[in-house]
Amino acid sequence: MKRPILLHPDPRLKKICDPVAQVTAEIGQLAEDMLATMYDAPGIGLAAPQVGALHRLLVMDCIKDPEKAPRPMVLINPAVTFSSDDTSVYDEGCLSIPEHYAEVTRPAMVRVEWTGLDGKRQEEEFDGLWATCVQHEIDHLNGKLFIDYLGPLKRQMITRKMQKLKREMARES
Ligand code: K1U
Ligand code: ZN
Repeated sequence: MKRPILLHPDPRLKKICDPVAQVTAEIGQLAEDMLATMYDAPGIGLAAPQVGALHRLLVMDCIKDPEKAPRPMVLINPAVTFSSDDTSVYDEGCLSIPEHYAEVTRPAMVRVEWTGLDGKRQEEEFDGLWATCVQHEIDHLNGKLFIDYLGPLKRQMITRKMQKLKREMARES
């Protein structure tokens, strides 16, 4: 089942999320709903706070080629265990800040450890778009948005446009 995606500014998008103590059926349902929400948007990632669940859980699938098999991933309590010194720049977007994009510089490669839906801890290295996406999503779990990497003027301009969009959406509903 799809869940509504919170739009910036929203206090829940600024919160540090709580670790998942146990992989319960409720957590499994949240992950399934988040994948459905992400594919429908469409997006390549989604973090639990974006659907109002303040848990350390994210989903992603950076396979953009429709000819290739999808790779839905669910990462519970993810932690970056290594970041490369070399960086990459990507014009990032966010499903909570639609129609706004900005270049963000991040480590080009990261090693991430997480718990899977099977309750087992696992580790993998990510590069390319996967590395950008997993760092963007882990930022969400720490209440950080890609606009927090921008200068104050650009960030304020985007926030004001989003406030206007939210006012217009509220009037139309
Ligand atoms: O976290 C989010 O808001 C999802 C976001 C993830 C992300 C995008 C770009 C760089 C880093 C992280 C998105 O998925 S925005 C939509 C998007 O990038 C996309 C949508 C359709 C096809 C391909 C990409
Ligand atoms: Zn985002």
